[in-house]
Amino acid sequence: MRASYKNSIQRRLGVLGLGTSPGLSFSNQIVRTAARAVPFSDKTRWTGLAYIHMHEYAREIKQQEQEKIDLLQFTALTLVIRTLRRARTHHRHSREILLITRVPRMKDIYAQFQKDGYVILEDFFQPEEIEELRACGEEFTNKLPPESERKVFSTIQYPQNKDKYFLDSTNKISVFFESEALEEDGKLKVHPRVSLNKVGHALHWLHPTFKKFTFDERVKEIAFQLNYEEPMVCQSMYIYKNPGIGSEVTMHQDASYLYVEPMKLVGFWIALEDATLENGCLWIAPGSHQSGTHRRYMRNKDSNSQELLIFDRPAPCYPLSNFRPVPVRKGTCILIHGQVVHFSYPNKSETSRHTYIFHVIETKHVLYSKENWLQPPAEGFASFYKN
Ligand SMILES: O=C(O)CCC(=O)C(=O)O
Repeated sequence: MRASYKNSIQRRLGVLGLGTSPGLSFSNQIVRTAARAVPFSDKTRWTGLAYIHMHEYAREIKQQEQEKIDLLQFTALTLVIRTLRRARTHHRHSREILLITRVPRMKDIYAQFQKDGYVILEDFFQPEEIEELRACGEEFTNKLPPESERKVFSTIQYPQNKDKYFLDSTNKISVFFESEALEEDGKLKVHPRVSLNKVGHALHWLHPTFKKFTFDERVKEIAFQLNYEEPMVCQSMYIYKNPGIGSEVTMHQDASYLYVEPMKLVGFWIALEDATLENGCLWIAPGSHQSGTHRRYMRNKDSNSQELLIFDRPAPCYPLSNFRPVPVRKGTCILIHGQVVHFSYPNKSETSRHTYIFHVIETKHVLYSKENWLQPPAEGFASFYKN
């Protein structure tokens, strides 16, 4: 086993408050130590499950070429430790166990994330799971607000800067229209199904289906692999990018909106439909996360101003040649570093490009800015590992 894998396992054990004892094989040490640490009466079941993971992988390991063995062994240990971590904190039932066993094989997500500022995880959710999420997105378009209450979201004109509805959407499920979808009086120019720009910003907490997928074990595993110790979910959005009308999302860093110090923010961008060059896939500037936060979007301290939200600096000018398109199939999750610069073109095609996106911040030794436009609800943001 390579030293880096071993270090990673040891770090995980540290987070669990476990140590290893000498004289046993490394995997056995882990399972035994972990077994001792599971504090409740159901411990046999959980540690049994951990052993099953080990044996399943051991069988597979025997049939593999040498270079694949490290990775398999690492994956097996990951599963074992995650199972036990879950057992310690939650003591949930069989559905959870099933989900645990379906975690996709991990590449070295952390290294790739640090190097490029993004990671593509294909087939992250199953087709039927994607359909479930998409159906919920469609459902919102069946219950649009009355004409006089319809609001537009745009990263070009920023009408939301003057809009209390937007400011109040932080802890609600609020709908925002495409600017091209509405007449001045709020009447629709297009079919309701293609009229929305997005829905946000607390789907992860207030909507049972989005909550289920946001706090899914597979998602938590990613946060764990990215070294998040006390992560919290701070916002979520359903983005429609509808055919012919879906507007551009201009070049930006998510850190401008959700600033934390030191910076530890990740977006989970989940494709609910194929995202292509034609329908407005993401474009990302690899490595651009290594140059700090370029500007911030915050609450305006000037109470006499009509602008409730302002940028502290003008938009930087990013050369297009720095970006590369990231077309992905539905079911893919793209992890987006808070400081990596990205954008998407308007969707001029005939197919929609629905996405579910949510953002996770670290809270251990990290401060969420009180100046950010989005502030936590009275009870605080939702803890990621504990829900
Ligand atoms: O989905 C898109 O087109 C861009 C979304 C995005 O960049 C964001 O919400 O931060």
